Amino acid sequence: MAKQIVSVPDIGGAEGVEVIEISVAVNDQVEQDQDIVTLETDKATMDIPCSVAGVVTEVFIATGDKVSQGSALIEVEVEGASEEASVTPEPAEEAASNNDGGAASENKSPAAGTSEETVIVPDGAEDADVIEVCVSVGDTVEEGDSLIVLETDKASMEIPSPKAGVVVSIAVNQGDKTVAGGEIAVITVERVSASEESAFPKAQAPQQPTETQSASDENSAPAPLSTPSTATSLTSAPSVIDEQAIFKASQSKEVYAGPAVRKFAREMAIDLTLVPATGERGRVVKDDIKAYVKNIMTGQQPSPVAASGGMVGSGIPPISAVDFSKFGEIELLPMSKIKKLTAENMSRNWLNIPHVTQFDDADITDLEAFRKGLKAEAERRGVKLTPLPFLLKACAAALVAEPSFNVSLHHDGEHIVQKHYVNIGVAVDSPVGLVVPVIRDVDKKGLWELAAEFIEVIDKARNGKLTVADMQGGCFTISSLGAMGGQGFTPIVNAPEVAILGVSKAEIKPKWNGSEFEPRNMLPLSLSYDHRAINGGDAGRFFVYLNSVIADVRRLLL
Ligand code: CAO
Repeated sequence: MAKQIVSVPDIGGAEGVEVIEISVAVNDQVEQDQDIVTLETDKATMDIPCSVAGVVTEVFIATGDKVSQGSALIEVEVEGASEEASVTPEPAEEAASNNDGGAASENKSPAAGTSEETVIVPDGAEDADVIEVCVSVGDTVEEGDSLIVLETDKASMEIPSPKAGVVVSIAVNQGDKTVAGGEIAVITVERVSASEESAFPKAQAPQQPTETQSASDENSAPAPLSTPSTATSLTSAPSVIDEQAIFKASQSKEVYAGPAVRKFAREMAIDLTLVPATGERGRVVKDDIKAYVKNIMTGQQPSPVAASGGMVGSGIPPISAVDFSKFGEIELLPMSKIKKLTAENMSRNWLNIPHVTQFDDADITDLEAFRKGLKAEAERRGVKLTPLPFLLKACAAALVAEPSFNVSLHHDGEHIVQKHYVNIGVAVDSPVGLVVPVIRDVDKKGLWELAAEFIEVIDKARNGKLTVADMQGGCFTISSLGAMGGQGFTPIVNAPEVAILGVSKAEIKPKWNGSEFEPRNMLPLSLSYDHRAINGGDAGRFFVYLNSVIADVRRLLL
């Protein structure tokens, strides 16, 4: 038995490369060629394999460290080896060593003032898979914009445009293998003299707006040149049986993941865009895929097929990109991660779930009198008692009385999951976007406990302190815009839940009591439900029961 140091192999001369993932820990058994570390430059990620088999005795690096060729990564106790040694694995199979862009050769000038540049496969990038073509013919590109993304077993990398110009032809397709010196694309480049070059504003590069061209601003975050994958995620229901779609999604540049993780996702037939990421800076790691699969297998998460009701794709054409700058001054603001996730979830839920929304007013005259009577006690207890804790309690009672609402559709498409716990989510408008923390076992908790917990989760939500676990396991959601106003709205069901209650602003209205109009405090409610799981009769009973409890909270004692 001897200890051997495994260090960074030849990585094409790159220096100070960041460690973004470490896949082994002390005492792990490693096999030869097993990936141990993932490195990332600004253009490529690469997995470093272990050159020996044995047990890891030390890990010398941490995520975020910068390493170069020869840096020690781990120490391995190798069975059968006779002396301590430092071993460097075979050169990492980086898709290309030329990170500065595809090689280019200048062609004849097709027109006065312009020349054609042929972008070719750079040295070392041959025999790689083209996993994404980022541009279309006619697109205007800036120097450094990605033209294509390549991937080998060990690395993925973008081939950037060496110059600003307009794409006139593309010689590769997604799925092709690159050949040494092969053509990637031809770009028409404005020919400028050296003296003109520094003053030549990039925005004056030849413009040939196309349908997919995004509005962009020189000073803003760059907008994607083409948006096919975004359009796909917003308009089609993803499906694990659509292998082509999975291939595309798994390769999508918009998912932050290394080549080994992408390969693993392909092998598992998992759409990487659906996998919640826990890695640094939103990176998807292998454990995320395992957790995602486990959740599907244990029914905690519906499979995309089941969630889509077995349908693949909505067939709805994407909304064309618009150059808003044509109509006035604009600014591109980056979307927060939560906003992006909300957009994705809303589209998925809206497109997959056949919604029905039912409206009614609940009489909260007595509830409000009771609540106001408790105000002094609430202050003594240090809680704020709004109508929401009462609504939580009333919804919990209705979910128990009408269990047809406390279900999820099983991913096998053959079963309904009946829940025997009552967890309720509350939509909170936070500075980073809409979040839905879940309050557990609402049916078992008293009003004061719920009010205190409610304040706690709102505080966590507004201060960005919610964990993923805080937002999981809900059976039903309440979305209240009551403090803001409005007479009603149609909330979107928060899958895998099957129903959601929208609460609008209470108002004194005249109600006929049989002999005269009486002023009553009426709370507008809207109940949206998934018509695959709940039928109108169930919904009618649930709503009537809910309103009766809200109108007379003494019923909660029955
Ligand atoms: N009608 C009239 N007044 C109401 C009311 C209603 N339905 N609901 C609350 N109010 C009153 C409260 O009683 C409180 O007044 P008092 O201080 O006099 O008691 C005041 O409005 C402010 O309430 P609040 O905002 O502090 O608390 P809340 O419990 O009503 O709401 C929360 C908390 C987190 C639900 C809310 O702040 C929020 O973020 N809502 C946004 C939800 C959302 O964006 N949903 C998405 C919509 S689309 O699905």
